[in-house]
Amino acid sequence: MKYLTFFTLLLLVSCTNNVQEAVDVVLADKDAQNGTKELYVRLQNSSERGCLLGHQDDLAYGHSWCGEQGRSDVKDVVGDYPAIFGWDLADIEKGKETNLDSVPFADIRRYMIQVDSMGGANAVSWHFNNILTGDNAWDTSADVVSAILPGGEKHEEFCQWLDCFANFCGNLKRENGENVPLLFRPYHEGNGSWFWWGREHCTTEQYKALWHFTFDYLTKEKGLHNLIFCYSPNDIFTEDVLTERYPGNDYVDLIGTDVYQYGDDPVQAKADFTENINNQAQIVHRFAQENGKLWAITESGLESVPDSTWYTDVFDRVIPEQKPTYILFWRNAHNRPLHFYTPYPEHQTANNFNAFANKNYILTLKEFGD
Ligand code: BMA
Repeated sequence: MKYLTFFTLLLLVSCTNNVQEAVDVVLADKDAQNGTKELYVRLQNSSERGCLLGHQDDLAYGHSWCGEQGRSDVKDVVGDYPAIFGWDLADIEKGKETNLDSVPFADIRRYMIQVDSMGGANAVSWHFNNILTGDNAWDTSADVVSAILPGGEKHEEFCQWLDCFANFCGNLKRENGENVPLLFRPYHEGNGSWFWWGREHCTTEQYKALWHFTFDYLTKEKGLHNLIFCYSPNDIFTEDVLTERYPGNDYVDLIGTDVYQYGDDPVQAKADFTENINNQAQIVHRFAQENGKLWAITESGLESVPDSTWYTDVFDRVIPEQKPTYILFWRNAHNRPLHFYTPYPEHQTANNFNAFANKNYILTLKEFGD
């Protein structure tokens, strides 16, 4: 009983601290709701204990299964869910019922609310379609950014696209009516040139203007105050790559890097990748720290993970040393047998992924904390 009282007190004090910290925290959106600030504080606090494990589309499908209630490839291998759940909203702007990877938006909505009530966090990317051609984000054939910025011929239509997003995010509600907070990372990998918002398809000024417009429109015009804004370029080989298109401290809460291992020679590729991710992590970590932001590995992985010690070999040094808030592994497609980034139970790298997830530097859902 004595202990019970002591622990209850401890719990109360820690909850009160979080609430107080949340009141004090200043996000890019100065009108961020308390729930948004509380999530940010939870992320800040958990970063001191370890790195949250994340997985794209984790609850929706996995390697060779789709839409099975409660199932997750991560949970099947590790025994617990990830703490960060990635989702993509591409095609919401077209009024479609399913996203670009065929996940119904009604399901994404349900999963997001479920994640929030389980104590996890949702991270949202958006492979915006090409508004000029009607094709997808990888169609770089037209000058899209000029067309959608204020004054451009597609500006009004683009605002309607943002309205669709705002409508979805604004209606994500907890049981008590509060909005579910989201980590939002628009225009990701904008230093590469594979998306229409990429380096060769718009100037640095246009990229920043697009970011600023989107931020202002969603927060001020649409009154969305449940977004934590995440800037995540790809492969930050130098600090210049990171800063060139950085939208500025007033528009960003978290800075990330998307990094994948590629290459044909597995031994060399792993050595190169390990060195590469260590360098990138140092650069992003330092920049984020200097600017008072959180930092994360916003996407990562090795497709099919055909290397039975890959996770611990690659991450054993970088994560404890550079302390990212989270690492998000990309999706495990249910209909493409070789397109997956976390193993399933019978896979040769399952034991290693389990060992990785059980390292004290990795936090799964149960370890995220209040
Ligand atoms: C890519 C692949 C695609 C997918 C896209 C958006 O990396 O996984 O199959 O459509 O991401 O999720």
